[in-house]
Amino acid sequence: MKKMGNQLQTIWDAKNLGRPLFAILIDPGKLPISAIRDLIKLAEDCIVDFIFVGGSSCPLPVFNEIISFIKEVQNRPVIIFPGSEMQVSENADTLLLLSLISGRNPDLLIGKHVEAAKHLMESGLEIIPTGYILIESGKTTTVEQVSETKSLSRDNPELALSTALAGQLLGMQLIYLEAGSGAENHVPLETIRLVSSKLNIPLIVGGGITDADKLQHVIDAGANLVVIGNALEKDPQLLKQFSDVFQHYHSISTI
Ligand code: 1GP
Repeated sequence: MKKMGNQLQTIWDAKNLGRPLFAILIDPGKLPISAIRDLIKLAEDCIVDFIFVGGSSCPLPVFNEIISFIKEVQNRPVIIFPGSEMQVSENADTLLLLSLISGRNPDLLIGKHVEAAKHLMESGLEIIPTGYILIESGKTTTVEQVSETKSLSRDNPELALSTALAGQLLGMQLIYLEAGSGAENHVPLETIRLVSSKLNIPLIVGGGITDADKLQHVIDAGANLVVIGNALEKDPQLLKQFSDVFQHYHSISTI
């Protein structure tokens, strides 16, 4: 299956042009193939820069099959956003190698990476080291439970900034501020503003973005790439409204 270019470069180019990017997140453990097909069909006429795939656990053959299906039926880059070290498919283009730097679980800082390293090297995937930072969202999220870590307080943007900068200094290529899938509240705008103003590398924001107004606020605060999953699982028709938010930036710059 043909691999698509250098997605890290695409993200940098967009950042340099001031054009925010949009990724829809498909969780193969939650969405049946028919719903995935429908969402991809809707995406044909919408601005969607990346298809992220990953999340809750699903058997590897199903994961592989879904990635292959998505690659076959559309042309956007497919980026694995792994829910576990098992979610590696050579059929995708790129994989975000997440290190949970808001937590202190050694497995999620380095242990799982050691287990997966040889396989990743042989996969032919573009691997992007990504500092993953969980921010408290109002209630305990699945990612907190699964990772057995506590998220950073919503009231401490400075700690989020220090964590993001530490990730950058350690050589990570992206920082992902995460409220958690289906979070009650997205990452506070003040935190996004502070982190984006001091960070040199591109900033991804996801979790709890459920309508176009919230999306616009997150972009205005400085997110370079926004990821939305849960809201689209509940109402795929929202995709058009999200896409309209990005349309404005599309018309002022072309990559
Ligand atoms: C989850 O950040 C992503 O890991 C997207 O979150 O599903 O809440 O949109 P939602």
